Amino acid sequence: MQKTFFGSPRTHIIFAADLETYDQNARVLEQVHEHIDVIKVNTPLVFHEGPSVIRRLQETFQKPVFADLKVADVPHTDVKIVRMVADNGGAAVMVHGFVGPDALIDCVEAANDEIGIIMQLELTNPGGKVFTAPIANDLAKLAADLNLYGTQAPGNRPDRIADIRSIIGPDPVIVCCGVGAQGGKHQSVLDAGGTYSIVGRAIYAADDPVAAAKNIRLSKEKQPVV
Ligand code: 3DU
Repeated sequence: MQKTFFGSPRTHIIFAADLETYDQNARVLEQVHEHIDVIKVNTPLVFHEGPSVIRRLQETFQKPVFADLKVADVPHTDVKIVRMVADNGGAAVMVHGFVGPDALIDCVEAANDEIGIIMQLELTNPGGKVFTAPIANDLAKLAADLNLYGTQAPGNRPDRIADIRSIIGPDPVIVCCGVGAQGGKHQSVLDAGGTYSIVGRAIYAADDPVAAAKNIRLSKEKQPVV
């Protein structure tokens, strides 16, 4: 049985902290932290602030931090990134499935049950359909065989979320990017079997981030959120 590195879902929203600096992201998180379950950091933020930004966000906002570093190298390099995330207080790290079974097995071993490995499957941009979509189901099968904590799925393609859920079974988390600015809808993600919607610009670029976060949740809860 896997540990629940993200805890039990409450709002089912992962906030993509994609603004350039810690301070910019913190200003948004101060407003919306009650409406999200997990904070996701990307490579530009980690470059800008250093890996300690992971622990800083976790400690300040008391939320698990998911390092979406899209690890995609040979095993001995991949495992260094996995350890960097674990040693800096992360809860999970995104690793591309196309690195193959040996690299993924080494990542799981390096994670040492301290952080979850989430497999990137299919990119949400139109070009993601060219190379990543055709291999995504095979990668999902590999994720299930390796008992990974979860997979990514394109939140703007609910039919693909449903396909991936049917392949990996009920237990792994599915994190679905592409909700909001890229056209995906939170309710469609949940109906299709996704565990979390990843939302960046639809919250942090909104005039009123709190109202935006509440609106995204409304579609899940079907009642006003106060
Ligand atoms: O479109 P948004 O602003 O909500 O941001 C989406 C986030 O999800 C962003 O951090 C991006 O790097 C990530 N993501 C995708 O958009 C698509 C993927 O296939 C994987 C991750």
